[in-house]
Amino acid sequence: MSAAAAPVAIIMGSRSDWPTLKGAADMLDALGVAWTAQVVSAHRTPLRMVEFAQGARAAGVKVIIAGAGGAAHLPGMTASLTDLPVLGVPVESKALKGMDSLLSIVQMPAGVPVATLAIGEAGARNAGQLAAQILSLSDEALARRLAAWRQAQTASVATTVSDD
Ligand code: RP5
Repeated sequence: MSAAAAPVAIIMGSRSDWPTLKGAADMLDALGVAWTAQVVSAHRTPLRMVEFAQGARAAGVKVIIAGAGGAAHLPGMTASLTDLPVLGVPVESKALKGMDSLLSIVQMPAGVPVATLAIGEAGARNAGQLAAQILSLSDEALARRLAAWRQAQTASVATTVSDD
């Protein structure tokens, strides 16, 4: 295993998911956490999904962020193939606005968990933040960066509502 292996792997069902999943990458960048991103489709490239999920731990991955839309089987199938934590991001779909994605990801059977986030960019950003929080359990410098990020967020919330 390479010492430089990225601890967070972002996978998605299609390149069309990247504008959403980029939110996770942006959050990880802000917190100084290395990541990789690739297209791994449960339906179109099932063998790539199996190879990725079964090799992730040996490749140095510690947390997987999996985003998909519609019949979003990627997070659950990935979770069935690894015991690394899988954070599922429902991508907003055209036909059903992501409700299909959400329901496809969230209702996992007991014994095969997927930590499911909100639909869309907020979910992706929170997946990045949550991945960093998981990694911070064994990384004190990252825990300090997370605390500083939260403090800055709190300080940025204005009390007033006027434009001037
Ligand atoms: C899913 O189908 C993907 O995760 C994506 O959200 C959706 C549409 O994919 P494309 O037709 O844009 O490739 O598998």
